[in-house]
Amino acid sequence: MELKQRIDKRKTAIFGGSMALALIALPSVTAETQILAENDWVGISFWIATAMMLASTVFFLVERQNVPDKWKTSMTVAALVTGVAWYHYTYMREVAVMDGGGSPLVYRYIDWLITVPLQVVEFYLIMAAIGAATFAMFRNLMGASIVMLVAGFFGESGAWDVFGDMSTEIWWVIGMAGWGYILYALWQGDVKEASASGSDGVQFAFTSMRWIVTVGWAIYPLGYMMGNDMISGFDVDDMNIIYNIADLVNKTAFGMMVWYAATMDAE
Ligand SMILES: *C/C=C(C)/C=C/C=C(C)/C=C/C1=C(C)CCCC1(C)C
Repeated sequence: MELKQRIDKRKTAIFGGSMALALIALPSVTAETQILAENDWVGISFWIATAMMLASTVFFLVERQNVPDKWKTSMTVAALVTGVAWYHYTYMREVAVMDGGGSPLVYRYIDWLITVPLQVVEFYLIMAAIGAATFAMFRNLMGASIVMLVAGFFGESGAWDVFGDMSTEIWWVIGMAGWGYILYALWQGDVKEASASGSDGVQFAFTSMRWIVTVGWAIYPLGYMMGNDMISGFDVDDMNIIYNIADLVNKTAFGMMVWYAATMDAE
C-alpha cells in the first residue's frame, strides 16, 4: 500500500474510533439510575434496546471507513438513526423502570419524529442510486411520514381529542393512510421500472428497504392497537415491548442491511 493511502486509512480509523469513544463517554445522558427488577420484562426490553442502539451506532461509524465512497453517506445516516434512538432510549428506559412504570410516550414520539425523517433521507439516497428519486418523491414521503406520526401521537396521547370517543381509532386510521401512501410510493410502477438498474449492492438495499417499510413498519400499528384497547388481552406493557422490537428491526437491522449492501459493492 502507498504511504499516502496508509496515512489516509489511519486518519479515518482514528476519526471513527474517536467518534465512537465520544459517544460512549457521554455520561450526562444517563439520569439517576433505577434498579431494574428481575421480572420487569418491559424494563429489560428497554435495556437491551438501549445497548443495541449504542452498539449499532459505533458499528456503523467505524464500518463507514471500510465501505466504498458512494456508500459513506448512507452509513452516516444509519448511524444517526441509531445514535438519536440510543440517546432517547437512555431516557425511555428510566421512565420504564421507575416505580409504577410509566410509558415514555413523549420521548418515543420525539424520537420517531427525528429518526423517521432521517430514514426517509436514507430511502431517498437508495432511490437516487437506482435512478428513481425525484424531489416530489422525497417531499411526499416526508409529508406522509409526518402525517403518520403526528396522527399516532394525537391518538395515543389524547392531546387533541377532536374525534371524541372515536379519537383513538380515527387517528389510527389517519396514521394508516400516511403509511399506506408511503407503501404506494415505494411499490408503484415508475419505481418498479427503475429498480431493475444499479449494482448488486444497490439492488439489495432497494429490495430490503421496500420489505422493511412493508413488514417491519407493520409492527407499529399493531403495537398501537395492543396498547390502546383496540384489541383485547393486551396492554401498554405489551405495546412497549412490541415498539422496542420494532425499533430494533427497523433501525438496527435495516442499518445492517445498508452496511451489507455497501460491502457487496466493495472491490
Ligand atoms: C425508528 C422508528 C420508526 C421506523 C418508526 C416507525 C413508526 C411507524 C411506522 C408508525 C406507524 C403508525 C401507524 C401506521 C398507524 C398508527 C400510528 C402509528 C404512528 C403507530
